[in-house]
Amino acid sequence: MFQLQALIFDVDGTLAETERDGHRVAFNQAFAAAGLDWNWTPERYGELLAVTGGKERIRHFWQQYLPEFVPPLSAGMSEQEWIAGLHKAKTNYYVQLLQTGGISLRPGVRRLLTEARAAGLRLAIATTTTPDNVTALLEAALGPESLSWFELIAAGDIVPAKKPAPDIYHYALNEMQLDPAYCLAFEDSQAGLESARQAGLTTVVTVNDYTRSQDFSGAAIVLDHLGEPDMPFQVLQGDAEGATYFQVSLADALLKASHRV
Ligand code: XBP
Ligand code: MG
Repeated sequence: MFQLQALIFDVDGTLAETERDGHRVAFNQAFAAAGLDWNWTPERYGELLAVTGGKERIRHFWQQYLPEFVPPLSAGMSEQEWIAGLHKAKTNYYVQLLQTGGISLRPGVRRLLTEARAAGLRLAIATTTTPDNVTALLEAALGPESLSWFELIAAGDIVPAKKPAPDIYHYALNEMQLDPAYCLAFEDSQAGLESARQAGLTTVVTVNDYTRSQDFSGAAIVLDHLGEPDMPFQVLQGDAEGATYFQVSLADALLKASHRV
C-alpha cells in the first residue's frame, strides 16, 4: 500500500504568484540600478521563463535578444561574475519587495500546509530560486515560524542543473531518505512537472497565467489552484474524485491512483 509520507513543494508560481509582480520587477530594478536600459515587460518575461534560474535567464536574454551587448566588466572580472553581481542586486530588490508584503500565498496553500502538518506528513521545498528568496517569502507570507515546518529547503545552485532536470528533487529525496513512491510534488509549470516526474514523483499541477497553456501530460491532476471550502478549484485535467478543494485525503487518493495505472 502506498501510504503518503511527504509533500514537496515548488515555490515560484506554486506557493505564490511571484513571477510577474515579484521577480520580474526586481530584475528590472537591478537593471536600472546598473545603468542598463533593459526592461522586461510581462509578455517578454513570459518568454524568458522558458529558462529557469535568474542568472541563466539574464545570460539567455543577453545572448538571444542583445548579442552585441558588451558588459561593463571591471578589471579581472569575468562575464559570469558580472551576471552574478547583477543577480545579487536583483535578489536584494526581490527580498525587499517580499518584506513589504507585496506577494501573498495562492489559495489553499496555508490551509493544506496546516492540515498536512497536523496529519504528520513531512514537508519540503524543491525550487530553482535562490534560498534567500524562499526564506523571505515564507517569513513574509506565512510567518517566521513557518521555516521550521519544512524539514528541508532545497533551493538554487545547490545542484548543478536546474529544472527541468530532476536534480533538485533527487537531492531532496536523498537528503530526506525518501522513496518517491510515497511522496507528492506540487508544481505550476511544465519544466517543474518534468523535473518532478523524472525523479519518479506523482505530481499535482496548479497552473497560473504564464503556464496555463503548457503541456502537463503525466501530471496526476491539473487544477487552477488548490482551492478553499468557499473557493472551489477547477479541474483542468484528471479526476479530483468529487473534491472541490485540495485536502490531504485527495493527496492520498492521487498517490494511490498513480500507482494503480
Ligand atoms: C522559478 C525560476 C526562478 C525565478 C527566479 O522556477 O525560474 O528562476 O524566476 O529566481 P521554478 P532566481 O518555480 O520551476 O523553481 O532569480 O533566484 O534564480
Ligand atoms: Mg514554479
